[in-house]
Amino acid sequence: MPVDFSGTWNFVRSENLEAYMLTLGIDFATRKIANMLKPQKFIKQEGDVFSIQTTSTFRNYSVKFKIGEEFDEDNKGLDNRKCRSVVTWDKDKIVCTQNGEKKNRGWSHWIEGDELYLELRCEGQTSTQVFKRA
Ligand code: VL7
Repeated sequence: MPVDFSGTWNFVRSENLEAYMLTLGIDFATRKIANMLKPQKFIKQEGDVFSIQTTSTFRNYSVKFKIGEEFDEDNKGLDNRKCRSVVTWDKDKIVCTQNGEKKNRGWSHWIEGDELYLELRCEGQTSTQVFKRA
């Protein structure tokens, strides 16, 4: 059975988000707010087509993609940089490469038990977020 990321996921904890945001040049005030957030993720997976909505009391972010198909990503409300992104499978992980101004930028999602992991990467910094199935 292939992994199914579909569902509602509630924030549990994060690590190193401050350093990740600094590499993206996020300003002080926005970082202070972002560090306090407990976002929710709503994932819909239909075959290789995904939609991931991240919502919070401050800002929301949505992305839709098909595995293996490059797409334009605007990171609106995050750092607002444009990327040419692509998501691929690596065993049971989905791995996104965000090609753009920032080197080694991307993220991965995987599931352990009833927890959803998100690893965010940018220029040598890695931030991990953990969510629990609602
Ligand atoms: C990335 C925070 C910090 C700017 C606002 C914070 C609003 C809630 O990329 C993401 O998820 C992927 C994988 O699920 C799908 O695109 C969400 C959130 C990490 C980045 C940058 C702070 C400003 C956070 C939307």
